[in-house]
Amino acid sequence: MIRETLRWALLAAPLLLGGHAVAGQTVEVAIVKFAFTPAELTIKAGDTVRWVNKEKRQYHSVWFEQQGEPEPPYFFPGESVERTFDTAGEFPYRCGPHPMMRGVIRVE
Ligand SMILES: [Cu+2]
Repeated sequence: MIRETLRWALLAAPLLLGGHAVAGQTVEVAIVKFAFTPAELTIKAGDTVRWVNKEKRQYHSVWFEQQGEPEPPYFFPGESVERTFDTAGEFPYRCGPHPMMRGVIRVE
């Protein structure tokens, strides 16, 4: 299971990393043409994944449905969401409104 310590932030503006130490690095996943790119990503525990909506008009979401989580809000072109993975494992996700859009984060 994904632990409660995971941070889950909706960001409408560039992220400001002020005030506290950030242990891991941040890795970007672009969302363009109804696809997560890269769809499969391997990171290290403590790293953060930032999904950036690079569509012209289309909203999407990043939903860890198989973790039993509720469907998150959509985010729009120019916006991003990010999440820090503190636990090793394999975390598949999908887009809420577009079930064919799928990805997986593998945490080492
Ligand atoms: Cu979508």
